[in-house]
Amino acid sequence: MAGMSDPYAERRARLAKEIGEDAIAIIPAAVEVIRSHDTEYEFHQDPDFFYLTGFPEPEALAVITPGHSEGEYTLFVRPRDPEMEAWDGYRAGAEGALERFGADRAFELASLDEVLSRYMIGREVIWYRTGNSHHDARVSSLVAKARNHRERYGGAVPSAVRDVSVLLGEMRLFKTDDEIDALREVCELSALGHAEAMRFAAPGLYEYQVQAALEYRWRLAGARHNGYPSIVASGPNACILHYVENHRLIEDGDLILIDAAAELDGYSSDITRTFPANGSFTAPQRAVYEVVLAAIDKGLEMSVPGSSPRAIHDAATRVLTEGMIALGLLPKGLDESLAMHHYNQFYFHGTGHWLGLDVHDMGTYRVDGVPRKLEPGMAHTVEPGLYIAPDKGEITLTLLEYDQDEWNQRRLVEGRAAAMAKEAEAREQAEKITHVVPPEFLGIGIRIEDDVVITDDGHENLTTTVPKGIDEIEALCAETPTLPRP
Ligand SMILES: [Mn+2]
Repeated sequence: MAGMSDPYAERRARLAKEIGEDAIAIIPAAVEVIRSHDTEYEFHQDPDFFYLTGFPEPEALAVITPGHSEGEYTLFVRPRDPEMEAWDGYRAGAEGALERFGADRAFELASLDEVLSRYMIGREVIWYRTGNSHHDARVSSLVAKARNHRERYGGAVPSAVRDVSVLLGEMRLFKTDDEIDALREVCELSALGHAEAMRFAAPGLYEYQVQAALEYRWRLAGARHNGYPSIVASGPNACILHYVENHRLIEDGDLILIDAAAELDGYSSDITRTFPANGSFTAPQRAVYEVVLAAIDKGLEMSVPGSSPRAIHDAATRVLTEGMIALGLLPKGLDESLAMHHYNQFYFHGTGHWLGLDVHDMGTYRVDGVPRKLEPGMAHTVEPGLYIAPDKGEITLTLLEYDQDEWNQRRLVEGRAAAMAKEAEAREQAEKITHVVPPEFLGIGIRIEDDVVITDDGHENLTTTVPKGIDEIEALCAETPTLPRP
């Protein structure tokens, strides 16, 4: 794996160049987390660490020391231990880290403090993401030791800690061809699962049984892990954004919203589809669905270089709001409904996010205070929705125009509690109206989500294999499932 054709080595070299020879970068792996008593949650490697190392084991730590005479890349790993390995699985050990993971030097974790404190000498900046409960104390105590060293012997020692994930987030935002291949593949597998769920789902099944069919399909196709916990939300549960209980009995006439995807080689897909449990949309479901479909079409159309996630969100929100007014969900005209944020009643999340090693991938959405422009190689999702919760039969709307960006800014400047008290007061003083929502729409929750990568002249949609048009969905629901129903 060593050598410059190794993508991990290329990334480490870029990071080393970026931080320079007066700096050291420390990037810890994830640790195992206890689920209960002596069992652990499924292990998931830290994406920043994985991006630089490809090393799959917990507890390890990567150190980058640009220009160091003994090499730039040191890996600290768990020791080989035949007894532990018989229980918990294989460990590469220091030797494996050198031979198979391209480390210039490798040590067992026991020597971490001693070696790391030597590495800090002569370095002025530590690139490290604070907020890591396993390593924050270690890093600050090593900095203190290094200061002592300077007082006695002189020379540079670290006097600043900077967030390495800012640099890595910027690197991770631009996918290489290999990364785009990985995303393409994991989206394909995830789409297989969604298609199977449309065939398999039926009234009388529990949501978790549909979840089993969905995940069975992509595991069978080669994906060992989910990108995130599957959301299989039938009926009114679709109005709960992160519903993961998946324990409701699916009823005739329900819509089923599935937000779920596989992970492959560390890369996550992120797909949402909403379809009728019995295979046919009702007229009100169809009407709401068409609004969300128009919004995602708009967002996809705008997924081109030079556009921005913010512009996509604003445009999709506009299409959704037009639809809400046309359906009678909102009483005012388009401009007022937007300026007064009345659409928040039924649409209250962003329209997308970066996608990669994290399902909500690292990378900033603003640069120098302005919305970030899309560029070739960026991957993101487009996921508008409408959620008409059962308790929205009569809604109260405030006739108050405000700029959400300004309000958010004030929350930062004045403090969240103080600013929110002002917001509440402004709402309190504003005129209010009540509006009766047409009852046939109550309990309908719909989200549609595709994954795209920006190309030189537009985008590639990675999730077209699972349909989102009404006729195509109904046709797929009518197909015989490949799995037997219970
Ligand atoms: Mn998403």
